[in-house]
Amino acid sequence: MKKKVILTYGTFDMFHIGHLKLLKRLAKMGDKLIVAVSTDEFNLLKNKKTIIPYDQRAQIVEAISYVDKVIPEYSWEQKIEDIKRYKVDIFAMGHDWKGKFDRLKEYCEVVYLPRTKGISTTSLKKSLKLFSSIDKEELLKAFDILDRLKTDLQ
Ligand code: C2G
Repeated sequence: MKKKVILTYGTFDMFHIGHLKLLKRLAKMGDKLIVAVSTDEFNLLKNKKTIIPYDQRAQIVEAISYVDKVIPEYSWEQKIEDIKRYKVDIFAMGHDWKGKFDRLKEYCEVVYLPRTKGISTTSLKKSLKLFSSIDKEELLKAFDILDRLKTDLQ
């Protein structure tokens, strides 16, 4: 009996729970999950600046129990070739891509799944930026005041 093969694409920078939940849901849809991880060069084409380099992002995705195989994503055009090569049954993406890959319906089922709310690599980068921009001196002064207040209240 042919294994049901699922294929998805993504950058998976600063791997987070939104990525994990998607891969977990995709794994449940079939027998073999293939994930194409965007190379650093391809991310430049996507105008996407990544923090973690490709080889580390690929290793992290490969280490996930839901994932059976990782391949590089180096172009927009490789999807049809990948679907044929790996005999893909379902091509799936988060619904931020809804409608963008409907042309692939000619080759396999195309599914868009809801994104996980409240988490994104962009928001993680923003909170990191905010954290590192806090003036350390100011922070220490604030802690000092808090300590004094606590002592006064005792
Ligand atoms: N995702 C999600 N929930 C989030 C964040 C991301 O479900 N909170 C999903 C996205 O919808 C996508 C996958 O996780 O399906 C990977 O997200 P990105 O790494 O941002 O991938 P992207 O840059 O959208 O690359 O050819 C397609 C592109 O390579 C997709």
